[in-house]
Amino acid sequence: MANKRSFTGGATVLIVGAGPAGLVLGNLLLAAGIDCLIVERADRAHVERRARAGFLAADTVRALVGNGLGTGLSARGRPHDTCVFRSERGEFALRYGGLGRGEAHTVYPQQELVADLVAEFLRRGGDLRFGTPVTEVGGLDDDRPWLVALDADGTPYRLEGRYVAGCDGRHGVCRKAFPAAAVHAHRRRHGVSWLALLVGTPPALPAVTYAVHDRGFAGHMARTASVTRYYLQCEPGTDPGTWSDSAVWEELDVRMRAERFGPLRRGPVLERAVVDLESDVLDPMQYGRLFLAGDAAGLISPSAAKGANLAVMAAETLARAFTAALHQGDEEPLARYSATCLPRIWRAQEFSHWMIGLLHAPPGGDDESRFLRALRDSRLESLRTSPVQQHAFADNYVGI
Ligand code: RFL
Repeated sequence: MANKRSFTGGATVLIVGAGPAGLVLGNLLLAAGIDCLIVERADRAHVERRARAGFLAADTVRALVGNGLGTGLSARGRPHDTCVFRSERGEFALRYGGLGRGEAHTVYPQQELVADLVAEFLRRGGDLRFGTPVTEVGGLDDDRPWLVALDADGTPYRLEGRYVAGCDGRHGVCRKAFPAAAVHAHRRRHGVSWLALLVGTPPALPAVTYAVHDRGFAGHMARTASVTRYYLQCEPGTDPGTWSDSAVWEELDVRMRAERFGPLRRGPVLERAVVDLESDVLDPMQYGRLFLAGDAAGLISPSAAKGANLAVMAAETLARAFTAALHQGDEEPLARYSATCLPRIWRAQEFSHWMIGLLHAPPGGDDESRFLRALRDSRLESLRTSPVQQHAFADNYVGI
């Protein structure tokens, strides 16, 4: 039992995890004069090098810039307002930035955003403990919830606070601390996996490009002037190590139809990982004095690049709610936290799910596979030809 462990400190808000959600929350709390502490399992170098997302929606950028957290992304982020779809019927570009709400993405690698947020949190005098895994969370029904964390020697120590913010991602301990009867997890495995690749070459194409192919989906996404992300749909359970660099480039050439539309820029594959497309949404996102944000509260498939954006938006909502509770004694925004976030999360889930159906269909020769491929092709054709469909796409793709 954790009570036996020594009490060595705490803060008003204990934040578990230094990803986009925890770091945005921590920075906003410090700006509001609220005492908080972030405990992070990994070391600083790991957190600042973990390449994941790259596409920030307009609302995310507004939230970051509006709270003084956008210096790096304003200086180095690049606007992106067009995506391209390729299929056997040809290629079309969709300039979503000129449709719907008329907004663009900002391309800014997640690891650079995380490094900026770490630096800013420390500059503001924040207490951020790297290499400190949390092993237990408790006291959620009491006034003084607590965490047990391990110090550098692996010795457990206890931290107490008034609130705990679980920003520790999908495999963290916070979501597991909810009593099973207090939460419902809506889950879906999409039965689709992607080989996620980072390659050490400049983007070969001027825009995000989605290639629909009967051998499986392939995608091209800019990251920086010298690094590009590619995706290749692969069999679930694939060992990424079985894809050699040459196999990767040959398959990308086929699916991106390089012969027809022009060559890709070949180079070393810097990182390869297999991502199973999965979604889950926890409802509610709070229990007692524990509030979840980001992937801890729900995982979203990367098909529409929404995860980091949802994490930032939830963190901003939670920071406002903590501020109202602690400065004005108004607990109502905290009580409504899940109800405020969940409609946005479900909108993003629905759109991501729709994108999965736009980009994938089973390869088999059976009736059902052929039916699903025809649906996929019709969806793509509708997006190519229908202005109403294009506006709806733009609203969902860049909005959140
Ligand atoms: P994170 O970033 O996973 O951070 C959680 C942090 O918690 C720490 N942690 C613990 N710390 C202490 N004690 C414990 N017991 C702990 N357990 C875990 C972890 O070390 C970590 O530092 O969650 P957060 O902050 O919620 O942010 C979520 C985003 O990182 C995620 O949704 C996105 O990366 C998803 N995603 C994308 N999102 C976008 O918006 N746009 C994109 O273009 C995009 N591309 C992607 C993606 C995710 C990908 N993968 C790897 C699934 C591309 C890929 C390949």
